[in-house]
Amino acid sequence: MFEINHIFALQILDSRGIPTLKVTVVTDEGIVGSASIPSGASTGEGEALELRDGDLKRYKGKGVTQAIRNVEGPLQKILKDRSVLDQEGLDRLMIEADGTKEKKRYGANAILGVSLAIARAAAAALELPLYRYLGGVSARTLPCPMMNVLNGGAHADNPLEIQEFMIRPHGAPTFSEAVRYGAEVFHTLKSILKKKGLSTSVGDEGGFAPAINSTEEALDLLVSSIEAAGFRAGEQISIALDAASSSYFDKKLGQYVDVKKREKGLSIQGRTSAEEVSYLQKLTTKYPIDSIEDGLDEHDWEGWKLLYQRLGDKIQIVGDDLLVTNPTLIKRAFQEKVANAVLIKCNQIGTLSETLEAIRLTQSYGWKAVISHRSGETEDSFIADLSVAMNTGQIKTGSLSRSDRLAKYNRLLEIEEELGASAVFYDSNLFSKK
Ligand code: 2PG
Ligand code: MG
Repeated sequence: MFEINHIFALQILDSRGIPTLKVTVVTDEGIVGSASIPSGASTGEGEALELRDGDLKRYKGKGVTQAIRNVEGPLQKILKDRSVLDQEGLDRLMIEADGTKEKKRYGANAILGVSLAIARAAAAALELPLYRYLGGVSARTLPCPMMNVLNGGAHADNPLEIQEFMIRPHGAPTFSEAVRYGAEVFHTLKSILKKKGLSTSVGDEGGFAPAINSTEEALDLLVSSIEAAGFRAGEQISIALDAASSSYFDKKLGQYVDVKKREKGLSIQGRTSAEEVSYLQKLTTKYPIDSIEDGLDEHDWEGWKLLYQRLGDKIQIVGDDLLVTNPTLIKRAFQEKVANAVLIKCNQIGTLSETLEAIRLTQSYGWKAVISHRSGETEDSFIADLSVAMNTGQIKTGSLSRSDRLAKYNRLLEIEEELGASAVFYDSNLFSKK
């Protein structure tokens, strides 16, 4: 029952107007499952390969027609007549047929598209919501969102070097209240920016991208917006950063350098790894920051160690570019004590089964898994269900604007409603170490 009859894919556009795939799996009974694939801008070097056509005459080389041919050709052939209920088995077949570590034969975008569409078809076959199919009876934790209300780094054309300034409404009693807290701060921030004569246009993840110069100025703006919106900074709403610092680590110098300022011809002094750690530590004492992602470059494991020694018992230290949802790297990070949380992005590893393995491994260490979107997204809300299914308690899915971001929040609101009294909002003891 529920054997795959055919698989097809369509080239659609993501939130940046760049091609991506929407894959659809159809079973013999006519049951359908579809999934669309996101794409990152600040990618880690160890990520699985996103296959692009490279034909500069079409979409500046970014087309995905070869990935589509791979879905409809070899991948369909391997999976035809196999049951969509065997997620693990089908993912394994695709991994083996690809045969490369980075999934470069067929492309991780092609393979993941099929993998997620299989899960959707299976959930539909069993007439279950996706989170219930993936997570079983214990799936009921609504995540605390990290809402990226100020965009910088590779996601905005402003001078901010840190990529994401996020608010975490962890003091809210429910998920829907957390969304309200976040939206109210977002709108308050907008009025404050307007009053200061700063731009209120948004960056890739729906947060504002004003032309402000310093990290401290951005953090001051966040604290004043939280308070002006009537919330207690730190207690009800804290701040999380994704520094995405690989984008401003100068490999030749071996130092952290504000590249955006340097590009403008300003003379900028670099910071050593130890200085960067001290700087981040200083920020956490001055501001209610309880989570830092990619504070150090993805190859600077010594720097990560130092950051963890200084702050690991106080705040969440999240590995994204460093760990790229890869179980081998997550294991190494645990052994070397460099983090206590992992950012989880399905397209960094390329199948649902491997993503689930990365989450389980992370949780087996007592670490936190944070389910995450990419900066290039679609209306697909798979990750909302995934966060509830795995009870991760946290999701990072952008700001309170742009439908590509709100699709995930809106899906979580639906799930909360559906779960009714059995819904729990994430465990606020998460940061009780502080
Ligand atoms: C990140 C992500 C998502 P990108 O660095 O965590 O916010 O950005 O998808 O560009 O890698
Ligand atoms: Mg990141």
